[in-house]
Amino acid sequence: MTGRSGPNHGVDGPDPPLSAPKPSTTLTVVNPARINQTRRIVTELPGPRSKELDARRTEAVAPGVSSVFPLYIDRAEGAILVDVDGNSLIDLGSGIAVVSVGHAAPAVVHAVQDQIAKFAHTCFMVSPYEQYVAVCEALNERTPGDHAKRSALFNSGAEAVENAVKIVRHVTGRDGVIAFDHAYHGRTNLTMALTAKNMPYRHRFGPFAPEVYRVAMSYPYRDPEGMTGAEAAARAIEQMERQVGVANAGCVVIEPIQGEGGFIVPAPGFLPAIAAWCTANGVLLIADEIQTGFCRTGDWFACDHEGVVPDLITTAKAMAGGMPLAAVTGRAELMDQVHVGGLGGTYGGNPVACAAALASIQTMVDHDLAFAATKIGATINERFSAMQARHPGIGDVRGRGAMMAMELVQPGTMEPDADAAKRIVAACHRAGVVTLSCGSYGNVLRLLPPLVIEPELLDDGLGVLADALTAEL
Ligand code: PLZ
Repeated sequence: MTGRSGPNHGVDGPDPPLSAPKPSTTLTVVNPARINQTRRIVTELPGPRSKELDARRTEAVAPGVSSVFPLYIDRAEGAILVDVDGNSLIDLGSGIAVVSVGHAAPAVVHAVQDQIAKFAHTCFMVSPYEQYVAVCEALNERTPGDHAKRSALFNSGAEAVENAVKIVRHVTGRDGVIAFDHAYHGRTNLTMALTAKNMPYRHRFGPFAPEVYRVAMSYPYRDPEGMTGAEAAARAIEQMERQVGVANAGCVVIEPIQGEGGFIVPAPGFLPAIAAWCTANGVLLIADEIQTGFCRTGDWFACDHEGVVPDLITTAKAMAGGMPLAAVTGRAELMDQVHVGGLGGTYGGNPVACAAALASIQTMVDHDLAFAATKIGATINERFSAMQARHPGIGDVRGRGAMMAMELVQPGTMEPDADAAKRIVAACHRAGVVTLSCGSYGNVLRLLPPLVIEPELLDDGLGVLADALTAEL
């Protein structure tokens, strides 16, 4: 074993080499070897070892679970992924907005190692522990609004959304759940029902949970020209009142900036108008900040940008720096109505995931990652705008903070060009840069870099993307 192995907790064995950490019963953290924050390609991509693994995968893994590009990862640090062939790739996707604090963030590694050596699981519903309470305190403090709040912890984003809806129905006694066009909320039965896109999320997976309604989102690029946020909200509100009726509407679920649907930033004023309608009608507002939360958009939460205070907020992804953890945070007077034992799950709020979350949140505070996201966003926006000036196939550049995208279209039209997005993502991967696509029409290229990415590395990644655009558009 190399210096990457953990401490030898008093186990008998040969004397360690002089450079190895001393065996100790205290918790010593041994970080992985430092990884240079530069792109370095040493084989064609995918390399031979990745190809071998991909062949094994075909025999072993259900094809319904896909990957963007078959580069198998061996280790990672900061914004660099090292694949099994020794190639260093720039990660501009953060595992879909998860490792905002960077891969192997020292505080997170330390906290996880420390916690797993103490205890990995008790089940909070059986024997509770402080870490769960501390994560709930942090969520209650940092999520929008200074009212009294309570939180409950779960494993995945979809599970958090399901539970938010459970809470709403329990409290309001109203069944109707209103979601938006282009929404993405997960892959479980209820969250599939809330998700807008058929392929690949819903196709032949029904029947779906009932009492889910869908209304129009504010989509400035595709809405009638000049439509304001207030007008887009009036359009959605008319649909809600006509299709559902206030008396039947328990909640509105919305991503303040839509993620999988295409990084759609609603027109200014849209969210506040929807929130005001909810308040006026006793309809609860659930903000799904699973993708936008925890500094990604340049604020702690995307709702903060327009001063919107939801009744409930769902979070996951970046909260725990790579460990699976999700939460529902809501107004205390709502959360307190659910009967004892009504919420939970075996692993929800697992202590290792909670320790990672506390370290990850502290890292965001210590390094002001909200500000870092704003700076990254400004850099990407400038580069994307320059690319747009050169390529008529880039119909729109949008996003906020380090959540930036370009929508690709047939030049001179608004016809979505999903094939171009696919080609560009593949070309970037072949050159060692991980990018992602998204969008209801599959034609949006999106970037979600770790918020700790070094400027030179971001610059290199954007250069690769610019070359891919020139080659593929
Ligand atoms: N709500 C806003 O972005 C997850 C899913 C990708 P889970 N987004 C990435 C895919 O193809 O499955 C997401 C989200 C928003 C909910 C979820 C669901 O979170 O942790 O994947 O369940």
